[in-house]
Amino acid sequence: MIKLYYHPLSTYSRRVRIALAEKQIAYETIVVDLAQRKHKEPAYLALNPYGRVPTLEEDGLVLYESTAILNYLETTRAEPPLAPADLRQRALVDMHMKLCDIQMTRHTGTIIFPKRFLPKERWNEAAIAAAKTEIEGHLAILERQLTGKHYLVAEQFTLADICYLPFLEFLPLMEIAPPPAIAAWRERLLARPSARATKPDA
Ligand SMILES: N[C@@H](CCC(=O)N[C@@H](CS)C(=O)NCC(=O)O)C(=O)O
Repeated sequence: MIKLYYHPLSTYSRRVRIALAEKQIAYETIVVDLAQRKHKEPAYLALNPYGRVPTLEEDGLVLYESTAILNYLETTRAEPPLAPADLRQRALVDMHMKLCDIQMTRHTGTIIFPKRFLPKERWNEAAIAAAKTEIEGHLAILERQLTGKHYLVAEQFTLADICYLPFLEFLPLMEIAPPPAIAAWRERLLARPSARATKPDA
C-alpha cells in the first residue's frame, strides 16, 4: 500500500492528497511534524534528503517532489483520468504544472509562510509586496487563458488544476482579489469533494 509522508497544513502535500482522493486510492499516512523539525532529522532525511514533504513510498520506490508524485499516480492508476489522453493536450498539462511552480508557488510561499506561521514582527513586508506583484502578473496571464473555460486544459479537471488548487485557497490571505475567470475557476476547484476533504485548518 502507498505510504504518504506529509503534514496536514502542507500545500504541496495537499496536491497529492487531492489526486489520491480523486482516484479513490487507499493509502497510509505518516505525519511529519514540521513544527518539531522532524523533517530535518536523520530518519526522515534518509528517505528524502531534501527534508521536505510530501514523500511517497510504494514497494521500495521512494518519490519526492509533488509533481513527480502526481505524474506517478497518473501513470500507474489511470482511472479516473486526471490528464487528457491526447498527447498535445497532455503536454499543455505538463507546461501548466511547471509554470505553477515557477510563477506561482515560489512567490506564494514568500507570503503565506510568514502569514500562517510567524508573528507579524517577523514578516518581510518588502518581500511580501514583491511576491504579491509577481503573483498578480501571473494571474493576469492565467485570466486571459481561462476566460470562457472551466479548467486550464481540455475542459477537463487535470493535474494542472490540482497543482494550483492548494495555492488558490490562500488568495484571501495574500490579499489578492482574483479577476473574474480566476475567481470562478477557484470556486469550482475548491468546491470539489477532494478539495473540501483536504482543506487545511490554518
Ligand atoms: N518542490 C517541492 C516543495 C515541497 C515543500 O516545499 N514542502 C514544504 C511544506 S508545504 C516543506 O516541506 N517545507 C520544509 C522545508 O523546506 O524545510 C514539492 O513540490 O514537493
